[in-house]
Amino acid sequence: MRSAFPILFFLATVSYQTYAQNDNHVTKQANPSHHSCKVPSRTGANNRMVSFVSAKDSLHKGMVFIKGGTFLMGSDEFEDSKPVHKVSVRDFWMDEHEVTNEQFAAFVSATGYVTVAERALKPEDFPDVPADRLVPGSAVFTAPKEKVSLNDPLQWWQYVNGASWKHPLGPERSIVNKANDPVVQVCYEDAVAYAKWAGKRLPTEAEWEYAARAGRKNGSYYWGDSLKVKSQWPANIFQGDFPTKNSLEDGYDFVAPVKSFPPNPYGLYDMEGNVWEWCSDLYRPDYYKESPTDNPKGPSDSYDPDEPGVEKHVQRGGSFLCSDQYCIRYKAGSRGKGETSSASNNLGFRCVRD
Ligand SMILES: [Ca+2]
Ligand SMILES: [Ca+2]
Repeated sequence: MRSAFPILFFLATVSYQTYAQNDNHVTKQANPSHHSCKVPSRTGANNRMVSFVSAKDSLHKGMVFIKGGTFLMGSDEFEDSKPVHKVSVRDFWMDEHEVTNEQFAAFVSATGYVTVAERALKPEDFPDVPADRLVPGSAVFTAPKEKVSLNDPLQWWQYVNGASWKHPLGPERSIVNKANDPVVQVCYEDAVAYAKWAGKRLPTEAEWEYAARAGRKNGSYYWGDSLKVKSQWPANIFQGDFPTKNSLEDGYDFVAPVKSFPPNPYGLYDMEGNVWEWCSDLYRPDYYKESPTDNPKGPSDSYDPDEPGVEKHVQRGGSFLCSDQYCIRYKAGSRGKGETSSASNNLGFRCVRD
């Protein structure tokens, strides 16, 4: 049985809309830290020197070696990222970039795998949804034509029939010539299936943050304390008036091909922005209060007070929809979350290997 919230999502938003930009602006609203980039369901730094090397063998091709160590995890800026606490992780290898359409296509070609967004919906899983609305699809960001309240994500998320990893924005848009774009519209189950096929696994939240910090002093952003670096946007996020007007200062309205922005000191690309990345940990807002110090792997159960009863996993790094105006969860140490069977066009993943 899927959660109740997806049912509301279906009832509210099933549509065949395609993306359209417009020139309307939204009213700025206070305190963006209260917003957490909600995508409707289904829908240390201890300055320890850490070395990394690029893989030379085929087994670790496209991955970088991350030497384990101890760091300060979390952020005082977000309630669910408190307290900042000391954590140690082991050595691991990490994909240097988000999994791409080309890589995911190889997996699908080899296995015949069908993603959750492409599967028929079972009436028993959605007993309150009319049969004519039980159509395969997924959540697509659609800029509203008018300024809207930032408190209602359904103003800019549409459940689009036919949206999938092959058609991230809907059936009329494909991934032809987008081999190096990060794959999106993949839910947790899909990401785990890919990782297993590739002989890898999803990173723990601690591994992900350790790799994103890359041995740097804890700052507001993974890259430092200033929003820009030498007047340049260092990641694919959102500039302009969210959600109606994207001013495209970083050059991208949706995903950017992987490696479009500079890597971090470990040689990892797009750890900030571009697409959210699934982690293996279940999500609880209070986990850091009791998280073990050594190699934490997440709580044994999931709980989100925003949607009690819905199983969620952690997502990290923010996406091209994050900004200082709305969702600031691309900032260092912040956390995201998503319902296990939900996907969207700003959500992907990368893998690790022991
Ligand atoms: Ca952008
Ligand atoms: Ca990312």
